[in-house]
Amino acid sequence: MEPSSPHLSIVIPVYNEEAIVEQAAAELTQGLDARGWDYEIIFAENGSRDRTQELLEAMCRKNPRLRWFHSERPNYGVALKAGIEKARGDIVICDEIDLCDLVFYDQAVPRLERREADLIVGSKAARGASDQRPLVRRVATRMHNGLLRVTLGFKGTDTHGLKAFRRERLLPTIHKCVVDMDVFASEFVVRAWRDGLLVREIPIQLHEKRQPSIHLFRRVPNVLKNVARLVYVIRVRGE
Ligand SMILES: Nc1nc2c(ncn2[C@@H]2O[C@H](COP(=O)(O)OP(=O)(O)O)[C@@H](O)[C@H]2O)c(=O)[nH]1
Ligand SMILES: [Mg+2]
Repeated sequence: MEPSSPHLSIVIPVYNEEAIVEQAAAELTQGLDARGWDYEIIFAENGSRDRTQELLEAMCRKNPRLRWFHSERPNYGVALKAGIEKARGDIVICDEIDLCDLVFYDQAVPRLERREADLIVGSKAARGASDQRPLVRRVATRMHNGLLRVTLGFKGTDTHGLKAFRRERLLPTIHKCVVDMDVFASEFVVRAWRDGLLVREIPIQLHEKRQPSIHLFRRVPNVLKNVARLVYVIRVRGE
């Protein structure tokens, strides 16, 4: 590893977030600085049509701990995967700009440092979690996870959102992943379980800073298509 590598890399996909990106990043860096942590934040942006790119550029110019990169087409999975591949820290945290949940960091980082887990998932659906989203989105989370359990032998309660892991332990899993968009996050977590890595869940208290940017029902066809592809690749071809 390069001598200048930070201990912690935070990867945040962003898409059309001009309304909250500066404020959310400022609060996050303040919280991280207050903890005295050695960190970098990587903003993985693609497809934005608003002022997000301009704002990221200005933020990163002012603060050397921040980096960002861009590609043309909006794609959450492509952004997150590329961000993880660029991360240099021993520990990587995947966050979302509408969450930036330092309570999860405080719980997950020491456990990874003590090597009690390879991957820790912040679960909205585990016992003890609280999820304030509208009923339809909570039901969608349950249905998605049920689908992953039935089709791919998934053993946990959530795959989207907050995750923290030991980079070296998870890199081989990342390199195996084949799907993009929303289902990349599920593939990553499902493969970690299947690879026999030590996966743990922490129940989270979910407070979103705004409503989700993409309408739930518009995501469904793509999710089904990508889950079907995963079933084929993992179950049929055994990859
Ligand atoms: N790079 C990138 N980020 C995205 C895309 N869609 C959503 N995001 C980011 O992913 C995170 C979660 O998005 P959100 O709209 O809150 O969806 P939720 O996960 O259902 O709550 C936020 O940081 C978004 O900016 C995308 O197409 N590309
Ligand atoms: Mg959200």
